[in-house]
Amino acid sequence: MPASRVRVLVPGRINQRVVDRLAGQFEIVRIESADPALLTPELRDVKAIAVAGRVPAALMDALPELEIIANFGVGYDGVDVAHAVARGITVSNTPDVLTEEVADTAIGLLLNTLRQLPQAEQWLRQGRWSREGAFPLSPLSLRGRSVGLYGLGRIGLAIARRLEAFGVSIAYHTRSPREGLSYAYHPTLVGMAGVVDTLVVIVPGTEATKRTINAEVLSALGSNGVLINVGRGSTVDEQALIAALQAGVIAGAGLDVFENEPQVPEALMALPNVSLLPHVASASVVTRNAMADLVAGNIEAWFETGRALTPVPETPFTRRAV
Ligand code: A2R
Repeated sequence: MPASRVRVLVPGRINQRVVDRLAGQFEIVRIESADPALLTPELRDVKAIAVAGRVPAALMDALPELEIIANFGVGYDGVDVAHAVARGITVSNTPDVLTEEVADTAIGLLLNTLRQLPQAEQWLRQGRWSREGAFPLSPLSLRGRSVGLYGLGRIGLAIARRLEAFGVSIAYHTRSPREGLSYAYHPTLVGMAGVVDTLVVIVPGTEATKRTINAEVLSALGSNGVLINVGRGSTVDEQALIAALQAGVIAGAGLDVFENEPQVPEALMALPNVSLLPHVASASVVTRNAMADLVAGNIEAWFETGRALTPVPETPFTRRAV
């Protein structure tokens, strides 16, 4: 079958650049969501999926010829990878191209949380500066802080490098220490939380990380503690976080990701000591374009060379001869 007739399924919304680029070479089929009930019988020959969201096992099983799922984003917790492995389907993601952007946003969110810069801007815009005088001093500051990174992969390391320039102390927790770094390694999350006052979460959303930022960890972080999450919402027990913020168990939080996006609990929005962003860490035109190109590039490479450009570690497959 010539490559021009290979069908690529796009369930739900995705950056338009992915579709525009693939449309020259492939037949693009769009459905509203990743619901297999939306597939018509002739779509059984779909060989690739490009997605910025979920791909459940049921959708894979409705597509017997499916070879590759190209995920828009470095985190691929929306794709049932265990099922893809069992079916021999390759999953690709978009590492590296968003690393520096997400690290930049993490620092911005950290400073916004500590120094209340969004609230200060609102003070100006609402005319309160001229009516009422100076914005109140921020109770928190980055000065003298001790930061613990939960995750020190591509993005975590880029955040750590930036933090070095801020003159704060840096520690990290991962399952295994990284060689050649001077940052203090902590074999347990709660152990690290007990000795730092600022916790930056940049681990993937997996079963192993699920709700690991819990009441015990927040209590260990302590009353001067600040939590920043730019990884996945599933890593934080949101109800425990809300309770800790309300009770002063920790001092504040900056969140770009949430357990049930795009829903954000009212109780979180009502808190004055949080800074909230709508999952925008990688959301600049330049970085999203690079991510879109990598999604399209993975599908193109798969059918041209038999290998994805950036397969996830669980699926190091090559294309079977057809
Ligand atoms: O545990 P290690 O040694 O594999 O270190 C990885 C760490 N990590 C964990 N740390 C503690 N407990 C876990 N259960 C656990 N699982 C993973 O997270 C490594 O330091 C880091 C992941 O780094 P990368 O794979 O290089 O991912 P990258 O590009 O930094 O992105 C991280 C996440 C994405 O998965 C999205 O959810 C989000 O940032 O955008």
